[in-house]
Amino acid sequence: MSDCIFCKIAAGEIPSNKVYEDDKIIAIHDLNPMAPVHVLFIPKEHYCCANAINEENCDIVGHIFSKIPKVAKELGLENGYRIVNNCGEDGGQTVMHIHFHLLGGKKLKVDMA
Ligand code: DGP
Repeated sequence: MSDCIFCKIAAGEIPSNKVYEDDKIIAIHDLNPMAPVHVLFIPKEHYCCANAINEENCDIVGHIFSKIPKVAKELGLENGYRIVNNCGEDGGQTVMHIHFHLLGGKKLKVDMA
């Protein structure tokens, strides 16, 4: 999508602080970190949100989850971490290109609301 910030980052049109990249995804440090480690896992293909994931395209989610433990280890998150996906307005999603937050580096508070 031409006006999507994460599409532009994934295409290398906008610079980012990259921690991982392959042909399908990119992982970058979040611009406004909420924890000592806050990385975003972003598919290069544009999907608006979790509602766009279905039986045909769900491999991309598995691909992202297969890379998270490796990146987490590289970033020193031996003691655990949190993976978050915000979907839609009520879910707190602000960038409408699906992404998964990897948060860690401290004992995170449990706040599901
Ligand atoms: P969400 O609220 O789940 O849609 O999270 C969007 C996150 O994206 C938020 O934590 C801030 C981050 N973000 C927004 N724009 C940029 C950007 O241009 N670069 C980077 N690295 N992160 C961004």
